[in-house]
Amino acid sequence: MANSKFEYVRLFERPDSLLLNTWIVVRIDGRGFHRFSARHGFTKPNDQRALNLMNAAAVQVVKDLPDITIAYGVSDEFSFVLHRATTLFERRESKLVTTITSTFTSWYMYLWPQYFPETPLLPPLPTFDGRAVCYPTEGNLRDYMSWRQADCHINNLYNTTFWALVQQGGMTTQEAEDKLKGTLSKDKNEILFSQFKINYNNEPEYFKKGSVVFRDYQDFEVKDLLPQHSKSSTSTPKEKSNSQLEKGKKLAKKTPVVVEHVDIIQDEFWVRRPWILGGR
Ligand code: DGT
Ligand code: MG
Ligand code: MG
Ligand code: MG
Ligand code: MG
Repeated sequence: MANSKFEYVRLFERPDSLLLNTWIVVRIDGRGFHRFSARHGFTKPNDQRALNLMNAAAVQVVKDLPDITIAYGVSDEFSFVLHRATTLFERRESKLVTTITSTFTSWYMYLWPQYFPETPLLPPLPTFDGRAVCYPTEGNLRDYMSWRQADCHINNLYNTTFWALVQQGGMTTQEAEDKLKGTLSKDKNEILFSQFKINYNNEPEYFKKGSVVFRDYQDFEVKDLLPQHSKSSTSTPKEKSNSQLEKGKKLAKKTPVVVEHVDIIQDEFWVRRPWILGGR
């Protein structure tokens, strides 16, 4: 029933619920962080404080939204994966994207002084954009995650070599850029090793692999959550009873959210943690 003659304006709103039974990835990315990182004196190529801060904000987002099953972060970006069975916010795209993006941004601001005690936050203040993409199969989702991690590796190898040439090799940034133009991975590895005695393989996993954020269930707890899972990607996930869903939520709330710097391209990570893509 209409409350007022103005209410018809709601008809102009566009429904935006995301396709059912698909993995929803919300990726956020810092706006203008090239400038932001310079203004706040981030170390190059990787600032440990800045990455720790990104991870801490992401952990809070994952804790806040149990439907996020895994998140992956590198540089000024984070990808949050919502389980394909999620019904959070009726899967409305704008509500999901804006909630995740603003929750992350608020925590980033709030936690800043803990990670940068000597660096006051200066305007333009950190802001993040966000987008959602639906992936219909587990394979597509795994490829998405692999894409981001491969990107992390490629950029880190480039940045590590670039800044070695500048900081230790005395080159200008232009000279370093020219030197690296058209080089392959093996060339960069060779430059690092022969000129700077740096074995790229021994660089920190943190920088080479990026950050994987997930709930670290113990096996005995997770057994309960798995048997309903249908392997077939053509059927929708089976309905669970309310009490089962409540139990799952409680378990999620008390399970620690961890940050690891590990390979997510190979199968091992996923096989050892069946609750990330299974369950519900
Ligand atoms: P955008 O995203 O289009 O608004 O523009 P940007 O400037 O954020 O560009 P983007 O997201 O492609 O690249 C991220 C920038 O953030 C890049 O210029 C390097 C900077 N950045 C991220 N992490 C670090 C760090 O640990 N240390 C330093 N020095 N810079 C970083
Ligand atoms: Mg960009
Ligand atoms: Mg950015
Ligand atoms: Mg970025
Ligand atoms: Mg409201």
